[in-house]
Amino acid sequence: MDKKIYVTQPSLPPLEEFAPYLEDIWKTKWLTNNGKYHQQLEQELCDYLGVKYCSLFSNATLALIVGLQALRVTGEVITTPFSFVATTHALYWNGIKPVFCDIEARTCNINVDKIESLITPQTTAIMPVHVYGHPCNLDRIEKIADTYGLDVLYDAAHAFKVDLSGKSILNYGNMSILSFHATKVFNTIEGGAIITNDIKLKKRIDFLKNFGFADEVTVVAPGINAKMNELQAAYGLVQLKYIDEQIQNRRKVALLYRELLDDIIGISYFEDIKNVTPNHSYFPILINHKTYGKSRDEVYEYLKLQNIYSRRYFYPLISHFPTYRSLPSSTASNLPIAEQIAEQVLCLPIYASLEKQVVTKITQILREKW
Ligand code: T4K
Repeated sequence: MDKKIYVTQPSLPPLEEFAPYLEDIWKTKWLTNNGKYHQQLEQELCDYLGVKYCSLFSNATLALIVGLQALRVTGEVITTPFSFVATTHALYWNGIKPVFCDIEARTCNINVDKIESLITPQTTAIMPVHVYGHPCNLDRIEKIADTYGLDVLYDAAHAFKVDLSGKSILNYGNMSILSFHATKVFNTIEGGAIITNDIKLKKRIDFLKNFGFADEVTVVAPGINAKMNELQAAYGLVQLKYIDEQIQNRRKVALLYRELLDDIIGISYFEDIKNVTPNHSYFPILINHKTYGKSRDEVYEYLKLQNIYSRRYFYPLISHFPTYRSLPSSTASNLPIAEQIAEQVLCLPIYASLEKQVVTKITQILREKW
């Protein structure tokens, strides 16, 4: 390719639509701390996503950290090693011991059949991730959590506007955490949110993200500063107008990839899941070294030489990083499917403005094996 093609490219709102918001912010000099655009975006996101309460954050990592604080999670939390490292770091920052559970091959999400065997008297919560926007097994997780009295925090960083049977998957568990980072389907440059159905919890989250202030003179807990500012909230309001169109464009890219990759032996991709309205946040493929004849890393390196910057999300597994590799649950024998998928997965470029000829070129390279 003549120009560099990255795994993603952020969509930006039309500058002329953003400018009036900037002029207003300049005029009012209200820059942050629960301003009017912040309040408006929280409401508009609730309406758009079909959820009850939304608390905006400066990023999803802080939202995960605050979410765990808000629920007073301690001890051990069962989670997945197949995620972005922020998922587990949020536990570490709260002094919580991560317990890694293997994943299932169909979705790359936590394997619900293996959760119960990892529960100990110290377990207080489950933190699954809707990887690539694929919904976790929501009903089974709810049942396990109810039986053992555990909290559930979904890392829904990839799951903006993913519905199951017409209902947002963000309605499950005690809370779901979204990321609005530049690389996500919906971006506010940096940003994130906690979604919950519980008004008491929403209140505590809002105190905690603002140093713990309940009012001018009352600090209810040792909070932090994790607020989204007015410029980002206003930017998000404009973004929201275009999001349906962008997800539709992503869908076209995904369908084209599937059509063009269909009969390549040794390469598989993920089909739509029954009753799920996807957001096409990523386009992961699995490369089977034996049947394809080349390894995932060989493909990754060759694409790079062609100016195509695919990514190996999520390799290495979090359980391989120095901070976590000595944990009892980090062994390869505990995580066989996660180990296998981390060696095979490659996320191909996908974003709303990705041109058809680029998708054709990428699949042609994969077909011809250079
Ligand atoms: N939980 C999960 C499951 C997550 O995936 C993430 C974040 C989080 C929690 C934490 O959310 P935040 O705290 O970030 O809100 C990226 C993102 O930085 C990260 O947000 C994301 N997951 C992760 C999967 O991907 P990198 O290190 O791969 O980003 P980077 O800078 O290499 O960007 C990828 C490509 O995107 C670049 O090659 C080019 C393109 N790009 C990137 C940026 C930043 C642009 O075209 N423009 C840009 O502004 O982590």
